[in-house]
Amino acid sequence: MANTKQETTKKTVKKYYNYIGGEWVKSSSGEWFDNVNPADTTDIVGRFPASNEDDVNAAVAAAKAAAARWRRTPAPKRAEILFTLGEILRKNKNTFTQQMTREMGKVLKEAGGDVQEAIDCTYYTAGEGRRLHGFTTPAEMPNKFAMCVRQPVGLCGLITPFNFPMAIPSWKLIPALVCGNTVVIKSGEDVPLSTINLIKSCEEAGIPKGVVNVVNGFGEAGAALVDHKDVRLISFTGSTATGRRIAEACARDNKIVSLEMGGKNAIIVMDDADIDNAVDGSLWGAFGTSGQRCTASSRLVVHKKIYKKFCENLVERVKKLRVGNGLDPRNEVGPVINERAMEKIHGYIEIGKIHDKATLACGGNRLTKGDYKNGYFIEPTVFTDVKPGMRIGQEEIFGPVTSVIPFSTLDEAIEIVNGVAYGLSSAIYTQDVNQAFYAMQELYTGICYVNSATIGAEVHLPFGGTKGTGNGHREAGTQVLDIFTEWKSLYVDYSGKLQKAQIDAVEI
Ligand code: UN1
Repeated sequence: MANTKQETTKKTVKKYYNYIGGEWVKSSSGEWFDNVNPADTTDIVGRFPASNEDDVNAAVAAAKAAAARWRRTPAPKRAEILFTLGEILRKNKNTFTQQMTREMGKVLKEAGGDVQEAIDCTYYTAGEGRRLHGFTTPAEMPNKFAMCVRQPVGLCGLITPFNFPMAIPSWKLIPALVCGNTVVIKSGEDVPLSTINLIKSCEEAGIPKGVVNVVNGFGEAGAALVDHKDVRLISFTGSTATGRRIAEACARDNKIVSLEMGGKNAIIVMDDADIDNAVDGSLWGAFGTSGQRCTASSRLVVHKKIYKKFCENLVERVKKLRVGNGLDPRNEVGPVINERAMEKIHGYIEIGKIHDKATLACGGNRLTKGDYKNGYFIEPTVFTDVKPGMRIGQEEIFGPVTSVIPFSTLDEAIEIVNGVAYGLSSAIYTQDVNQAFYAMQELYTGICYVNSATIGAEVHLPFGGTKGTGNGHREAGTQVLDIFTEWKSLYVDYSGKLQKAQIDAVEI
């Protein structure tokens, strides 16, 4: 019986391909991997090529061959194609949303938000085609002109994660293209279909062959891209451990490397906060995307005066969250991405209970029966009485688990929030403008929210973090242009004679 089912699945599963030099091709390895629905592992979303170094070499060669023509295409013309891309994404939003939920698990509303973020990013960044501002400045010699322009960095390797299957590839791809670079993407192995949807849309929009290339697969393909001598830049989103290894490898060739990595974000809830609003935000920040956001609110730092009431309200609401297949619009929390993630998250729940001895206020179990039996479901989990130094208060869990930590003064709360290895996002709930501004000043994170959770970044503001979260770059906003361009200073001497800067005296 089981065999027959497998046979049927094998026949009906759709195959997808790598996109190299404008052609849809298999891997030269001849190997494939299955993209599995994390809410129901009997549902195979598609079969994708397991790419190797040869595939990466072919993709890089294609991107190299296309580089000069694309670089020389005027930026407003490049942007025109990207505006068309935005239209195509908009037209296909529903299909892409459904397919994303099926391969990634997040509930439909959130998958729709993810596709929308890609659309927003495309329109916003395409607008840069008519800006890409440089600057002019006076030269120190007479009859001499000085200016500065952005130039493309060259060939970019983009390595993308599973949690924002279309938004994050778009954050990297669209700016890279508007700036005049060519690209090889290594798609996230759990969510390759959303990357393929984005790239098929690029093809339909008329992006020339070779400008965008995709290889699907695992670490072998990613490592080949990072190590390739013709790649000038690697942009990576994923774990801090992998990011560090990538940075080390990039340093050997002086590659530009932009990293977006882990987070251990916190919401401060002051004693004057609107508690219902703070609970709403905490619920959304901690359990949206099943906690699988770099920006997830994995710590709730709550004033002692309202701690009891806050915890009661929170736990009551968490227990009511509807967990299930994201394709059912009634569900609020989907599965986690795969078996490995499930084990890691469950491992942290055990650490919280046994090693840290925090109070398990609700949740804590894998859901394995009935509708849950073929998926990676974990109950939304809240630990209370957590001390800042505990492992669950320090380490990134990347799942539906949050820790409530009590405090007495705002300075103490700020110290707790800042006292981790990461610095992506933070938030404070308060009605007091002085406390809000003081917190905005003192919280050492790349993003900070007042009266809102730690998630919900918009595409026209820079995104990224301090410390273990990043290496100083910011994606999104206009700041992303500093990743995908290098500055070129231009001096034009029209005096008709040799003028030596710093040396010749200028007559006044
Ligand atoms: C991430 O957490 O990996 O701010 C990206 C947000 C989203 C992007 C999150 N717009 O939550």
